[in-house]
Amino acid sequence: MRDIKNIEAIEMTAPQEENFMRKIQAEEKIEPKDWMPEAYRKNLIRQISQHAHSEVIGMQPEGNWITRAPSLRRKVVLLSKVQDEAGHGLYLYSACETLGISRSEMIEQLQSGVAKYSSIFNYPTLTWADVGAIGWLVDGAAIVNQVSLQRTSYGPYSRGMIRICKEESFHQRQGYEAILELAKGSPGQKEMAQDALNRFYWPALMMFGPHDSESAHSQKSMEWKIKRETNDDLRQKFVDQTVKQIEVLGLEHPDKAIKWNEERGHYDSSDLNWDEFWSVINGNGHCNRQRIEHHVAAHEEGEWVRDAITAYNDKKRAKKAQNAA
Ligand code: BYC
Repeated sequence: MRDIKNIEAIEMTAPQEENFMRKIQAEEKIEPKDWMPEAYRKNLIRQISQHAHSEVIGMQPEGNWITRAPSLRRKVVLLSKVQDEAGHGLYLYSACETLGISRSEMIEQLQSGVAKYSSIFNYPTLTWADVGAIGWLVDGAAIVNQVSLQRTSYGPYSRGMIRICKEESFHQRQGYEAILELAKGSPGQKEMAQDALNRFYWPALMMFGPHDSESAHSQKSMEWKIKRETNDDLRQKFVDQTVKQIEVLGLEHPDKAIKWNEERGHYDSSDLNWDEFWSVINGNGHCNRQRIEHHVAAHEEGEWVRDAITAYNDKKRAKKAQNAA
């Protein structure tokens, strides 16, 4: 026997799905109250929440250097940058909440390892030059990715990206400036800059995700215009723009195989160590445990703030109800 209820549901969904795809194709944004396929919503929650987690976990490797910045100016700049990252996390958590997931659920997913965060933040910051390399290379890679995401199909995510990109360009420039000073400094400082470049270059390329052929989500995300460019295309953009920057610094390129390909109009480069990539994103990087343990401790320490807000809101509600009575 045919299930009448299900048939009705399918008939109801078809025009909604058609309208959804029409909007996507017409470059209209999908807004929180619009109908959307469940898989689109889930995929967005996955990507946006992981993006938010990356911003927040990303505060740790740099925050570690605030007390040791080499001058007052560097300290102020770094402090401000790290605070910006917290802000980026907040915009993104808010954008994600519009899809029907709570902040506490997202935090639980991060802390239990269900949700990932960017692999790059599982590498340690060993020297001051690493802080410069993060601004230059990590924020630089993030901008390449996020400029593309400004055109993502989900309205709140897209608007968040526009704002975040403005701040990221300051982050990238302060990092490049810090590295430039070291690269043009004493032989010891130059060596430190080269060492930071050698260690952070490859993990920065891994931020763009696996090869397109290995990317589980790309096909659907491109179809729905959640992602506007593929992992490999964005990675190539970053490889191309970084060559000149390394030349200006007077440092050696970490990739000995880097070579301009006239026919492609791009640089050819070595493949990445994908075993390392999968190992890091599956929890076995140098700092994975430390990052999550620190997040759990900070979250627990902040409990009194959340309790105070709840108590304040309860009081306000009770007062309002009393006045209305
Ligand atoms: N690290 O099918 P794929 C910042 C996962 S923070 C970890 O290609 P997708 C900053 C992927 O999640 C900026 N995991 O996935 C902050 C998936 O696993 P699940 C961070 C990775 O989503 C503080 C699986 O591998 N930016 O700039 O289509 C201080 C298969 O991959 C990674 C963003 O988050 C990775 N690198 O494409 C300084 C950008 N790569 O979910 C700086 C937003 C892949 O099935 N996100 N995975 O368990 C994106 O654009 C996309 O999610 C990605 C991956 C390009 C990263």
